[in-house]
Amino acid sequence: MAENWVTETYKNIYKMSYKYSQKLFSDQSEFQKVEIYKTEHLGHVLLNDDFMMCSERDEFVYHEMMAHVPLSVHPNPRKVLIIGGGDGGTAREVLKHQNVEQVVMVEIDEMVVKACKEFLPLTASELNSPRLKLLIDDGLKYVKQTQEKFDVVMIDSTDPIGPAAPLFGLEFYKNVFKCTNDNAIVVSQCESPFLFLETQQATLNVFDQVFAKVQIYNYSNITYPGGLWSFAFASKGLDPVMDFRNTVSEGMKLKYYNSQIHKAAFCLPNFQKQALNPYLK
Ligand code: AG3
Repeated sequence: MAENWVTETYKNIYKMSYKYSQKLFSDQSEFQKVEIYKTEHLGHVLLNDDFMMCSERDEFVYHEMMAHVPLSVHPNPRKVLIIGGGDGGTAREVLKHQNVEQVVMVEIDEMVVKACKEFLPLTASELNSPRLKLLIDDGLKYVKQTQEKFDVVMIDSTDPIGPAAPLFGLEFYKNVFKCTNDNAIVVSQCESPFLFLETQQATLNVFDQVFAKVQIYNYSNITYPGGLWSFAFASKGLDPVMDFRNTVSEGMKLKYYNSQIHKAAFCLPNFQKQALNPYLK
């Protein structure tokens, strides 16, 4: 019997393939190709434009690290903005914090939301929460125009190619800064130090121009190419390690994040530290 493999090709250098038994969803939206496969090892997986976005098996790593790190540093996060995040995983983790009163999520591609509600129901489980306001809109436009102010902003984006490229730029982050409260924290998906060190430098360079405090923290999962991946962290002054407060509880049933991981994630390998040192403060 023929085998079926779904493949992410990385910079034409190498490929990562996952064996699948069924293609559950495939369509072209206004913005990208959206696909969901049933794989043998990773459960259902979402790919946008042939890039792996998340798998049922390991999405907890990315989503817990994006949400719980900033929410364990900000002293009173009441309003959270998520840019992107259409699969719902980040919103699900944020909403585990009962002091968060409202989450505004601005996802450009409704097809991702609909496909994930149907085929990644555990990831999309909180997309109908009364504390979540989901806007199908362009995040760039939203941060430029909104009068709302947020305590924590999370940029849950794809790679910096195609529609997500401006989400790594200076103009965008100036507008993000404008829609934040005192004490605000911003975190963003920041690629892999092994494969995208220049992107990390460029992103932190932008953060350095806008925010008082700039750091980066690491995690690893099965599905993204390059092994080690990062989130950029910026704030108006709060330090991710010195100002850490333990805000997660057993009831949240976390599978990756804990207080030791929180602190360890900010310890960088030497090659990454050296390359990013000019921007870390
Ligand atoms: N965010 C995408 C992370 C980047 C993955 N890149 C890749 N596979 N080349 C995932 C969205 C999860 N909410």
